[in-house]
Amino acid sequence: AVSRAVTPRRSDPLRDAAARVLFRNWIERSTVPSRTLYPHQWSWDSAFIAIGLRHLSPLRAQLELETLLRAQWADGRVPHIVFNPSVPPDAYFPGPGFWRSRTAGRAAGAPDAVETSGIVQPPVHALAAWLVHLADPGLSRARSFLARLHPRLAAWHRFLLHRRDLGGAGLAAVVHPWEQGMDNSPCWDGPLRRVPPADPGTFRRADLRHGSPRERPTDLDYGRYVRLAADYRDRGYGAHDDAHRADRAHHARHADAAARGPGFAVEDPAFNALLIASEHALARITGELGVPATARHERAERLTRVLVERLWDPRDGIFRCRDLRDDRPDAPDAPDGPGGAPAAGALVAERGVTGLVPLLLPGLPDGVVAALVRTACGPRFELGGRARLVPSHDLLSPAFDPRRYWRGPAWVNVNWLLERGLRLHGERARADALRAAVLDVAAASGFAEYVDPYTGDGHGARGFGWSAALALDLHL
Ligand code: 9WN
Repeated sequence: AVSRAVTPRRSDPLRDAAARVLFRNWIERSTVPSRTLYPHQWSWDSAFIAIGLRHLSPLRAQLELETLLRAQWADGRVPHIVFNPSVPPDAYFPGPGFWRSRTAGRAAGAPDAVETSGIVQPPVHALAAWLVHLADPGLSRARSFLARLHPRLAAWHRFLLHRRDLGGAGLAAVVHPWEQGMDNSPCWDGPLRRVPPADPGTFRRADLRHGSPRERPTDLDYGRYVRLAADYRDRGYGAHDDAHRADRAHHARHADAAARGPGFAVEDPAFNALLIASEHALARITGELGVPATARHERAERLTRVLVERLWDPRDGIFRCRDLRDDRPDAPDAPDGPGGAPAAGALVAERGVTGLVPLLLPGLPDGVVAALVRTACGPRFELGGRARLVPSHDLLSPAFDPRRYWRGPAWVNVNWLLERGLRLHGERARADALRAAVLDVAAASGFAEYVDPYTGDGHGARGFGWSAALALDLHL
């Protein structure tokens, strides 16, 4: 069957409500995260949305990923936004006029057919492609879905593992908080402090037309986001300066500021864990296509070891972000880099939920799994305790705010990833409880973009794509 939607079934209110959101947000060949706040196609949203959509229409789920990957740049990057040309230019900021992908992104191989942003988002796509394939392998094979996607996914991972290996150890770095996807996480406060904000008179925020200022990033955050994105754009989206960065990064601690490239460069646990999970998925995709997959699984295992070496904090039982631009001589926690040379940068002190997401990975040392579960259930994240869903930030941090976006509210995608990790590592009772809580909160909040982690009260947009899609995936 092409679509389960045509199969008559008993009344199922959650499924029907989620389906209404996903069908309402579907526009031609892809899904918008929100009709009001985010009227274009977003990269990691589409991956999560496809994971839910596969239960309603495997065909649409395939199209979702195909549409996104058609906007891939020649250097392999998958842009974080693909713009819908029929949406007014000022409906979202920064829009196509800011990114100017066709001109500023020419050297990096931006496509001609569509306008896109020039930064990336977490690589959930190979994982999504594999799960979409599993929903209807017959349709997938008939449409050569995986065979067509495979080279694009492989080029995407190559871009991240080579061009974005800014720290020289093998992990991918993000050069903008929007790339990591948890935009205003307190984890970025330190790294962003070095970025001079753009003049507020030079841009106009569109998000505040639909979202409350109390629940969104601040104007100062936006000034810094704009500055970083404009600098990256004006350097041709790193077409020249990303290359060979791995060699340069080895000397980054001693290089002068001009030689060091972007003003923000962070190795993030969730971003890299998703890349590794997607490497495992790509290995399965390769296997399905009849090509031996061992080398890819081995690479994923090697990257898992590097993730632990570079970002694991055994004292606190959480993965931390590495700020590659922190070159204070007294910076704490700077372990040795490859070959015993000092590793660039330093670990960020704030503890974000990003540091729990690697629980999703197979092949973690047992001690790391046990410590992650302890931290998730402890006072900082309260899984199974006072919080209904796992918050986006450390409940004990002075920066925690239960309503402001990624500074505390709980998000369905993050909780979906944690549920998967708990289940993978045999924590069945905790996974079941988290699943039930996500379903309750997502449905009761009208599939809100984010919720107060204690009360479950909805904030941000309603009818939000991945909240509906991933609740549906947990439900069915
Ligand atoms: C910037 C679309 C995106 C999500 C991000 C979320 C938010 C954009 C914004 O919305 O970011 O990319 O304008 O705030 O932080 O994770 O992909 O839903």
